[in-house]
Amino acid sequence: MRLVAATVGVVLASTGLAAATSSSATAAPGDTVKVKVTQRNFVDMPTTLAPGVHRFAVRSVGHSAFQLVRPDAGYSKSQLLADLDAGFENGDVRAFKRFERNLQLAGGVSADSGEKGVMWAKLKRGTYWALDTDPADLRPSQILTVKVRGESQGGSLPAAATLTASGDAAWAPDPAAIPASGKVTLRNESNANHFFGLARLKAGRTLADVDAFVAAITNGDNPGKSPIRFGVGFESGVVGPGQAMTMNYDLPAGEYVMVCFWPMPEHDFMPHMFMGMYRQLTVG
Ligand SMILES: [Cu+2]
Repeated sequence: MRLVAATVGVVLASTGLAAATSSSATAAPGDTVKVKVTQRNFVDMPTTLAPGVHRFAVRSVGHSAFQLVRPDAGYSKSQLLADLDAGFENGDVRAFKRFERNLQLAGGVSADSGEKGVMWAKLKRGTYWALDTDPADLRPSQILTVKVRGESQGGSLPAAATLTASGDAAWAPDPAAIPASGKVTLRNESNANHFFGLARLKAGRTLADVDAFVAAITNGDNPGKSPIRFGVGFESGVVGPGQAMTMNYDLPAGEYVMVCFWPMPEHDFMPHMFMGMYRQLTVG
């Protein structure tokens, strides 16, 4: 199943959902947690972790979108998949809200063949699920259960520039710039789920062009060519309210637009970007 934000046709955000095999190993404290996403979108990683901050190195046969989630007790994998199907595929608002109510989205990072994704996240005691959200179809057996238990190893997210979501669906205005590469922390202080995405402004285009583009789309007018090149940038996994993660990145220097395509079910699943969740960010 593909978590396609039922958008306005022009830009699609996808968060497929899939994944799992197990090496029922336990990671030693402080070690990097090695994650492998197979060709068939199964996640292979230790199924027991200590509470605290972990560094995850994600390798993947093809493109993958590794995502950690923390389900409420009683919410099942099959219920999740049914809710996602109904929400994303059929626009069922109640199903979508049930999914958001029963699942904390704890961050994620994408990887490609030959290009690993690296993220840090703080895990609390309890049960998590790990999955690849990229594929269009997913079965409960592809969602890997990870138990977080035992003594906390503590730790904190690495020092990094911090991008923040606030309000209902807005970006904090600072920082105005981040380095071209390194680590970035994605902090969600808002009350909704968000992707943290960067997409490069095309040469000669400005944020005013993006304003006009977004206005045309929300008004149902022909927006013309996108002033943003969506293929240059990054998109994190989904970071839920009160959650934070850090990830490695490496981008060409330039002007970017920070965007989020998480849908608003009460507004016809309109992605947050089209509700105003975008701003300029200088890289490098
Ligand atoms: Cu958002």
